[in-house]
Amino acid sequence: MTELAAVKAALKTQAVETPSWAYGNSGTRFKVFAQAGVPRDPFEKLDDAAKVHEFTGVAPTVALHIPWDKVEDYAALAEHAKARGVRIGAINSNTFQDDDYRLGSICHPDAAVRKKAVGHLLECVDIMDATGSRDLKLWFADGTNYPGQDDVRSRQDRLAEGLAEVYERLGEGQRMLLEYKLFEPAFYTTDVPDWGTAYAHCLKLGDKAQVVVDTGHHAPGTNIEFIVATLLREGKLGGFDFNSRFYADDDLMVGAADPFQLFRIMYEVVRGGGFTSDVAFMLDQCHNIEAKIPAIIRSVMNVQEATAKALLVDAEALAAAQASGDVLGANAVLMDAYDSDVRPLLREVRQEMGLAPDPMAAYRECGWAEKVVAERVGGQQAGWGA
Ligand code: AOS
Ligand code: ZN
Ligand code: ZN
Repeated sequence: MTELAAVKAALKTQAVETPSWAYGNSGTRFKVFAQAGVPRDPFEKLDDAAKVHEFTGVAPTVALHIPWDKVEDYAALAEHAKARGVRIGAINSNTFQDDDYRLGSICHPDAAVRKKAVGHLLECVDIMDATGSRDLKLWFADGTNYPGQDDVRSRQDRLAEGLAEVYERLGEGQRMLLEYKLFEPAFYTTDVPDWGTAYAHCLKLGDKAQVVVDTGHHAPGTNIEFIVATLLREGKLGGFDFNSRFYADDDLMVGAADPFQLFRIMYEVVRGGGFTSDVAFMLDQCHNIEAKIPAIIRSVMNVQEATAKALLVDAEALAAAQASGDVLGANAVLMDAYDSDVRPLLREVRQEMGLAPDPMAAYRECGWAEKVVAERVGGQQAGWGA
């Protein structure tokens, strides 16, 4: 295989998971702007996600958020996905929207609340059994707002205990992905604030516990690709929640704020063998003011473009420049790949996959947007706290 053929082959195997909540209405604490034609239930979210996959060819799975996507029959939901040509991906737990969780969920000082939170996580694993999902994605809003509010060490003990109980319940081939976030909604301490804390818990739990890197969950200026390289090296990178941030957890389209950062991350993924391993490439975004399906198609394309550039890095030339201490040469090799226009290559890849070369135009022309606006009245809100 020529090198270009290998790059194309790799791009055809790419899989970006889209989140069910990105198809629903969302907003900020100030306002949720309702859009016409948004899904009214989880089945319709899957219908929309299927359109994203139909036109990009690389978005075969859809993440659910429980209870936002609560249905009577999860096996039927999985069947519905299958009939539309997609599958259900990660199950995201939600231990942040009940009144009981004012002081936390699995780190809460009251054992009764911790029991309720763990119960919800176990229910999520039951749902995984019904949908055939591999991953349970855990993000905890737990933390404190004021120094002295609760005992930081005891909260870590409670966290470890709750996670262990859920870990034990995981079946063969199932994983627990632990997501960290610097702050928000807690403003003083967060119980899983950084990759180090997530890593320490996952290490103790075992092989089925892995860390999730949400690109919007770091302090400004954090070198995320270094974290990616480190986690991959330790065999502990479970996946990504991709999105863009200008300020905090903005949940804007991935690759919109800083495409160079996305390229650097994808380069470390490729370099560390993460592209061909079990790393889950998920989007965690909200489209508050822009049209949702086109925004998700654009996001998938942004990930594809960054990946194509990362795959185009001349590894041999880079290694030679690095070994000889050629600082500028090494940097130039990386920048050459980043500066390439990979759009013609991706158009070719899509055509070889039997797809239209321009997914945005193909979606625009297919009439789906007009159809759902006419048929769906009273679309669902994505949920709070995305
Ligand atoms: C929250 O900030 C996290 O990014 C989680 O992944 C969360 O479950 C998701 O964004 C939906 O709220
Ligand atoms: Zn996230
Ligand atoms: Zn987030």
